[in-house]
Amino acid sequence: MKIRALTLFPKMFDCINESILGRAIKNGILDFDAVDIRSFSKDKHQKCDDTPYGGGAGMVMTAQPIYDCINAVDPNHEYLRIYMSPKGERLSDGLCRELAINQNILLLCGHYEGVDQRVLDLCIDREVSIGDYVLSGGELAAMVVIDGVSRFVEGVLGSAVSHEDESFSDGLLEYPQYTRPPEFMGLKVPEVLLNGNHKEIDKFRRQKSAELTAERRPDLIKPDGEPR
Ligand code: 6GU
Repeated sequence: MKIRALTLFPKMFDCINESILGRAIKNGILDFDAVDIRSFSKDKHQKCDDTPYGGGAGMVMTAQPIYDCINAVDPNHEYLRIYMSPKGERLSDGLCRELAINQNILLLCGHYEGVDQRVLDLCIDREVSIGDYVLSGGELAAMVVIDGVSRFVEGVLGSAVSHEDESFSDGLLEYPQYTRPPEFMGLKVPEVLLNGNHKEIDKFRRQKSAELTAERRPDLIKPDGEPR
C-alpha cells in the first residue's frame, strides 16, 4: 500500500518508522512518504496561510500550495484523497478495514483554523475525524489513521498475529491477557488459563469479553446481549 501524508510538518511523521509500521516499510509492504506542502508554495517567502475572508481568529491555509502538492503527488487521481478534519466521518474499526482495501491513500493534514474550502471541493474524496475533540493539526490524527489502517494490510502484522481476538473484531472488547510468571505481587493468573483445556479457555475468554464490554462499553451491546 502506498501512503502519502501532505503536511507543513513532515518531521512529525518520523515515528512511523518505528515498531510494526517501520518493519512493514523496511519489508516493502508499506510505501510511506511525508510530503512538505510548503515546498509547493509559489509565494516568494513560501507562505502557506493567510487571514480568513469575513474575519475571525487565526489563519487559513491557502489553496495554491495544497492544490499543487496534491497534483504533483497524485496527477492521475490514483489515491483515495482524505482530508483530516474534526468535521469528518469518525474513524472506527469498520472504516479502518474499509480504507485498507485501497491501493493508495493520501492524507491531507490541515493546520491553524483549517484550509481554504475550495481546495477541498476540488481535490478531496473523503474527510475523516478521529473523535469529538479538536487537535491543533491533522498530523497526529493522520498517524492514527495510518496505524489503524495498516494493521489490516496483508503482511503488516506478523503471520502469527491475527485480528480475530482483538477488541472490536467480534464487536466486543478483548479479554485480559497474562504471561509468565504465574504469580506476581500476590496476584495469580486465572487457573483456567494454565490447564491447557482450550474449550474451557475459550469459554472463559468469551465470558470476560462480555463482562468487560457490558461494564465499560454498554453502547456496543444490544438489549438482547448480542454485539451491535
Ligand atoms: Cl482529523 N484533525 C484535527 N485537527 N482535530 C481532530 C481530528 C482531526 N480528529 C479529531 N480531532
